[in-house]
Amino acid sequence: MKKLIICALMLAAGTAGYAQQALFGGASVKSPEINADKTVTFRFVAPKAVTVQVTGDFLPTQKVKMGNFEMDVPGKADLVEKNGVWEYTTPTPVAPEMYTYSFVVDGQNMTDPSNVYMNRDVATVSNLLYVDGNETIDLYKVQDVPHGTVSKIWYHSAAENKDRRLTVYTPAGYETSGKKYPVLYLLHGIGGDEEAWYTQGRSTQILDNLIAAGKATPMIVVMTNGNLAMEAAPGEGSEGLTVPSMGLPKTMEGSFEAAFPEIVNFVDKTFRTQANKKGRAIAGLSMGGFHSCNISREYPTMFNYVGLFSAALGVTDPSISPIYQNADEKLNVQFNAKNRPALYYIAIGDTDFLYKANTEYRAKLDQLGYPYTYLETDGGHIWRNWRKYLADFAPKIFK
Ligand code: FER
Repeated sequence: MKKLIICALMLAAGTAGYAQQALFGGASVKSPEINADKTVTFRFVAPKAVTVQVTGDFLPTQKVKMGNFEMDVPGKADLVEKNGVWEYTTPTPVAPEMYTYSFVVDGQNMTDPSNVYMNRDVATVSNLLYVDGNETIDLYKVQDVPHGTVSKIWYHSAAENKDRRLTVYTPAGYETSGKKYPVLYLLHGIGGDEEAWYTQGRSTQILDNLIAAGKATPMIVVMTNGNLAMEAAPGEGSEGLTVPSMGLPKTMEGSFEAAFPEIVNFVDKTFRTQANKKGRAIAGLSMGGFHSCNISREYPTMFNYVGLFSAALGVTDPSISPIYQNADEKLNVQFNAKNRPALYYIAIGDTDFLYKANTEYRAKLDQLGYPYTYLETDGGHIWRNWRKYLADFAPKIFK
C-alpha cells in the first residue's frame, strides 16, 4: 500500500510539472547515442507521427536560394518507426565536432526531448551533439585547466540613453594578479547578441584552453551586443521576453560603429586593461566582421589587430551613414605607416554566400598594397567555422 501511494505521488509530481521542481522527469529513450564506432543514433518517441526526420550540421548540406544569395542549409535524414520509437543511425562515423541538430516531426521543427543540452541561435533552438576525438573538439570543452571568469556587466550608453549588457571574460588569475591585460572585442552576427560567442561560439573554453597551453596571451574578451535597439539578449533586458528576430532597426546603419568608443572607454575604466592600441583587438563574424572592419577603419588608432570572420562586406548602401562614407580615404589612413594594424586577418569558408564579397575586398587590399593574413576553410556560414577562426586568430594577437 505504501509503495502504491509513493508511486501515485511520483506520477502526480511527474505530470504537474509547473508548480514545483521537476524531480521525476527524464528521457524514456536514449538520444543521441554515440556508438562505439562513432556513428550516432537518434531516437524520438511518437507513436502517432507520420514522418520524423533529423536535421543538423553533421549531415551534408543542401543549397537553397534565399534572396540574392545561395545558402547552404543542413540536410535531413528520415527516422524509421518501430513500436512507436523512431530511430536513425548515421551510415558512417560522425567526425569529431560540436554540432547542433533538431527533429522535424510532421514538418515541424522541434528539439529532442531526450537531450537536455540546447542552444539558441538568433530565433532557433536546437540540441547540442558533441562527438569527441580530436584537438579541435577538445578546445571547445571545459578541460581541467585554470578557468577565467565570465561577467554579465552593464554599461551606460550615452548615445542611446540606456544601459546595455556586455559579456566579459577575464582570464584565470585576473582577480589576484594585479596585472593589466590586453582586450579582444568579439562581435556577433546579425540577429545575435552578447551571448552568441559565449554559447555556441565556445569563446571562454577556447580562451581558457589556448591560454593554459601557452598558445594565447592571457587577455580579456568583451562580447558586445551589436544591435543598439536592444539593451541585452532577448529575455535579459527590461523589454522582457521579446521574440528574437533578425534585421532589427539599429544593427547595420552605422550607429553601433559610431558609438563603439563608449564601450572601449567603459571597459578601460572598469577593468585592468592595457588601454592603448597595442593592447586592443577587434574581431567579429559576418555582421560582426562588417562592424569590425568599419569600427577599425573609423577609429584607426584604436585597434592593432583586426579579425574579419565571414565578414558581411559590401552589403550596405553608403548613403545611410557617414560611417560608410569616404571608406577608401579612411582605409588609407588606417593602413598608413603610423596606424597600420599589426594583424589584419580575413577568414572565410569556400562555400560561404559572402565568399565573393570577401574575394573582392581582398583584391582591393592587394591592389592598394595593404597587407593581411588570409585563412580559407571549407564549408559555409556556420559556427563550426567561426570557432575555428577564433582558435586560429587568438594565438596571433598581443604577441
Ligand atoms: C546581407 C548579407 C549578410 C546583409 C546582412 C548579412 C543586411 C549578415 C549576415 C550575418 O551577420 O550572418 O545582405 O544585409
